[in-house]
Amino acid sequence: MGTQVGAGGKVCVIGAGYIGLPTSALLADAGYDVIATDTNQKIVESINRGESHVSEPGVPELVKKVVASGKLKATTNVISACKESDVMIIIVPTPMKGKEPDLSFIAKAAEFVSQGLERGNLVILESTVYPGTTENFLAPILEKSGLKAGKDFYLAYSPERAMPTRTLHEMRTNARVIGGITKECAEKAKKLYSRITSGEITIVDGPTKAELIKLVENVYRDVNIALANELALFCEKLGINVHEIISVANKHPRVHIHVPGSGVGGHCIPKDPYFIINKARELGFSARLLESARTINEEMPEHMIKLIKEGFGELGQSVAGKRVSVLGLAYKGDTDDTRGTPSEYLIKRLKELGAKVVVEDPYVKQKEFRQVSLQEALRSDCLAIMTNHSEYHKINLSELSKNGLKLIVDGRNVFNKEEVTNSGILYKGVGNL
Ligand code: SAJ
Repeated sequence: MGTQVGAGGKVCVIGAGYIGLPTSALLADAGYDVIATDTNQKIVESINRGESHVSEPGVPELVKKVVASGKLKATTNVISACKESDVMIIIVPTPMKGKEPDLSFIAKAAEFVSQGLERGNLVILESTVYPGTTENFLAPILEKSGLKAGKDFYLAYSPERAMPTRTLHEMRTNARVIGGITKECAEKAKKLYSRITSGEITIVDGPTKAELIKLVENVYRDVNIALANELALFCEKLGINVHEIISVANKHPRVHIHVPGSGVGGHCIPKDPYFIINKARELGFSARLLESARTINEEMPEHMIKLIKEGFGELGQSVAGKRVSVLGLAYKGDTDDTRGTPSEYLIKRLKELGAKVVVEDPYVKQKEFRQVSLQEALRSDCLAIMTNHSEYHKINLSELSKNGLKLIVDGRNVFNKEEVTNSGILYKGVGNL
């Protein structure tokens, strides 16, 4: 069996989203003929016009370039795209259904691939999944084609590891891990990825290990953030600024505590622990630390509500009827990405409490919220800072007190407590009361 994974080969990427589109563009730029497929007709049309719906640095320019050169095109017809290709890469989401990640997009993509699959093709899964998914879930669907994984076609798992806001750069430089159904499958996939990343590529023994490695990376981050959040809650009781404690502790060469804050959002960190928690349960084991970390992190937006209530309480007022400006809709700083954003919960709860809520975000425009300019947002009773956007660090405090602002509840350590207090505004920061 042999497939063309050197430049000049044909690649079909199933799922032209935040990761799928930049991957398609990079492969096209590396010399492959790439067909990006998506179920969303609008996305397909925009790609074919040379436009990118992913506004990550460098991506729109690269998409424009490779579409113009004819190396990247898009379609909604996955089966015909697979038939034309030597390599199929599945990069579809695995969103949460309650506390259960949903693999139905992978199942659907795999059904299509199996109908376009030919002897000698290489299939790679990049989506984040339960350990064992490639071997026990994906392979059987692909084998409906009558071809056998590892014998008639190559099959490997290699997770994407790029950080939103730095997607393209990280895809070009990050280390990758690959697990193949056979060693040969992994080697084929390595050849492909070595054309787009300068990072180290590690082959592990089988896809299950690669699947677990991806989960472990994000679980490490979730648990570490939960540690920071728990320390923040404890420091609030002690009356000590947690940020000072963590920053000095982190001067120790082997200590790397993350940053506490108003919540953990995004499409990965809040979800990925459940792949381990649920799988562990299935195996009769309780992943207690991961479960606790999730509880702590999931409760942080409600902790913001508690601080807002306490702040107004200290001022002899209540939240009802007050104008509260939520600064930041994106799940993290300097991005327009709102997937899993903790701000949504905060806004809902503030409305329940009777606050007049306005929302500001320099990167996000969403009709369902009453969005105002930063200038207007600053004219309110309370600022609730949810996202660490650079713009917020430039806010002029003297203007704020002139505007009649009474309270700042800072979920991202944007303001200096002393300066806020000196300007006559009550300050409550997560981990810094
Ligand atoms: N956050 C904190 N404190 C921190 C770091 C983050 O409260 O110290 C919050 C952020 O504000 C945000 C959330 O956590 O709401 C998640 O942000 P993030 O920057 O930690 O994670 P993502 O989802 O943007 O990207 C992660 C990355 N994983 C790791 O760094 C281990 C990225 O490399 C992965 O590719 C991505 O998940 C993914 O797709 O899995």
